[in-house]
Order: sequence, then C-alpha cells, then structure tokens
Amino acid sequence: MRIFVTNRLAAPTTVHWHGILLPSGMDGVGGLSQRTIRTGETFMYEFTLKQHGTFMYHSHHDEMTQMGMGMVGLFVIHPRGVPPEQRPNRDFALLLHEWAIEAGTRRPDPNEMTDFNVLTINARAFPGTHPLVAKLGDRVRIRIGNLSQMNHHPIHLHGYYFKITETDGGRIPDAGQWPETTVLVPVGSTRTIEFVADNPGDWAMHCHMLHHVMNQMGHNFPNMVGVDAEGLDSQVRPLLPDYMTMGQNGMGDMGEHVGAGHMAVPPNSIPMVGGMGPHDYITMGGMFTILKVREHLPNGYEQDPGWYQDKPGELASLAPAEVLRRNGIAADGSSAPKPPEGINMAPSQVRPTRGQTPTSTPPGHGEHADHGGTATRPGSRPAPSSGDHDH
Ligand SMILES: [Cu+2]
Repeated sequence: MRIFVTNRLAAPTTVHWHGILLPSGMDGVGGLSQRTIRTGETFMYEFTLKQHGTFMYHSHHDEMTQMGMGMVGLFVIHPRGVPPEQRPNRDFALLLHEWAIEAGTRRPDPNEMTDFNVLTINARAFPGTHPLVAKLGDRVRIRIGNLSQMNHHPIHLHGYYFKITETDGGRIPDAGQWPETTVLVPVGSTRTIEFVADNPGDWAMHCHMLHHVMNQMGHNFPNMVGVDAEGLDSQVRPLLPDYMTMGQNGMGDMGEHVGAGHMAVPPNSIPMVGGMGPHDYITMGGMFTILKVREHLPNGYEQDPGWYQDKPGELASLAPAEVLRRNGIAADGSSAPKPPEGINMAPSQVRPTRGQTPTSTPPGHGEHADHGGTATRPGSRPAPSSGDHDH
C-alpha cells in the first residue's frame, strides 16, 4: 500500500496505522518513528499488508488535540480467497468517539477529561445514526473500534447473543470465543462480533454507560428526583418567565419537551435524549443505534425498512381486565406488594409511628391515596382464583 498524506492543518501532524504490522519507520509516531509532517507537506507511507482484520488509523502528534478533534478512522483489511459461504452477508464497521462540544459552539474541546456531551457512532448521535439492516438468516459481522478520548464503551446488543471473533490483534481461535450480549470495546482497540440474524425485529444496540446515551447534558445540577416542587414554578416565574422545574420524575421527558418546542435549546446543540419511536419517545440518544432484522427487504439493504411490525401476541401491551381478574391482580395496581413503611416515600406519606401526631393529614392518607379513580378499599384485594392463572 502506498498512502500519501498532505497536511492542511495549521500544526504538524503524522498518521499512525493502529494495529498494522509494518516497518518501524512507517509507524507514524511523531518524533519517534519519523519527523512530523509540517503544514503544506505531503508524506508517503508505504508498507505491505500481511494480516487481515479490523484496525484503525489516527494522528500520532499532539494526540489529545488532534484525535480529540476527530483525526481518526477505521482500516479494514479483508482476507483473500474466502469462499462465499464463509463470508458474512452483512459486514458493518462502527467507530466510536466522544466529544466535548460546548452548547452553541461547533468545535470540540480537546481539553475536557471527563464530561463528554456528544457520544457518537461513525460521527453521528442517535437519532442521527443509521440503522444496521439485515435479512432474517443473514450472517452478520459488526466491527467496532474505539478512539474516544477517555472512555471504554460496553456495547450491548438486544435480541441476540454473539461471539467476539476478532480484536485488532487478530482472529480469536474458535475455542476461545465465548457467547456475550455486551462487548466491552476499550479505548484504543477494536472488537468484532458475529452472529446469525435469526430473530426478526428492531433491536437496540447501544453503549451501556448510561451517560453515553444522553447526548447534550450538563452534570452540575442538583438531584431533583423525588423533590416536591409544587408551587415553585409560580413563585420563580415572576423572576424568570420561562422557568420550569424539571427532573422530579427523572429525565425521560427532556427530549420530548425539546422536540415539542416547550424548551429552547441553544443553536448547534442536540436535545438531551432520544427520538421518536414507533410506540413512544425513545429516551436514549448518543451512542445508540438499531439493528433491523426483517424477513423481507423489498427495497434492499440500503434503505431503512421502517419500524418492525410485531406479530400478534408478540407486543407488550396493557393487561386486559379479564386476565388481571383471573390472576388476582387489582386493575388499579393496589394488589402489588408495598414498599416497607417509610422507604422512598414523601414525608407527607409516611404514617406516624405510635405516640406521634401527624403534622398534616393529606386526603387519602395512608397506604391508599385516592386519585379519584377506581381505587378499591384497602383489604379488598381480589382473592386469587385457583388453577386458572396465566403464566
Ligand atoms: Cu460509552
């Protein structure tokens, strides 16, 4: 291979061929293996490929700045002479990266060490990621490389188990491949997974580090989960007209608020979470994509086949009243086990212990707050009928 590299940066650079076996002087480490390529110069790298697999390339001069701003790529080498029946039908290559991009700006901040706010697969954050499309029965290979600044990414695939077949060190012998559902891709390495797409559907594939599926967010605000903020908004609004208390019930609504225009976001920023799915809002963004396995692909692999049509009886849904009744479950959930007294309850909900007087007694006080609906009296839990349970 002969590769010409022209430096159009304002700074010197080099290119390192990560995992490729080559002569020392072609390895691209600035200062160590070569002198750096100065602005405007064109260098030539030349070496013979003696291996196959999934590798990477990246700048190896001022690594923190240049890799942190995206001077990274995948380098895939296919073996010669593999019989067609041993080749995968689908062969995907994903490169993971993380960025610190101040809201409203367009330039990643390479100085950031911990708080990355844009997490990408092939430089795109969900819902901008492209789905991985496969046909039922396809042999699927997914190559995943990680050249993030600081983080490893445990990539989890739903609906399947797979085997880790390769690293950037080479093919793992069959006896050494164990089944997995999550593959940890350490920073500075590649992992290749393989499986047969025998389970049709829309399957989430995402980093399991939960802040890596959030897109843009700050982490420096107080924990609002469980806070009773009633009345706060009306008191703050005279001072801050757009004020809205958020997070009392978690962050799941954040993306929807932004999508619906209730909450302004700075230009050139992406909402904190997700995108619209076929059934509801998907509260994951960032390092998230979807494996779409279909029986038929009338428009081929390159076109998004849309959302999966679940087969009858294969979609989680509201439990029918009749089935609840037969299983002895109250329709309003009152037959569900209760948490121990005082745990995870607002102070107003906690029953006073003997000898204490309650400071206030809210309506429906006790174990059974009446929300004006179908609540049954405490103790009226339907008795389970015998021998007629749905399992
Ligand atoms: Cu991650």
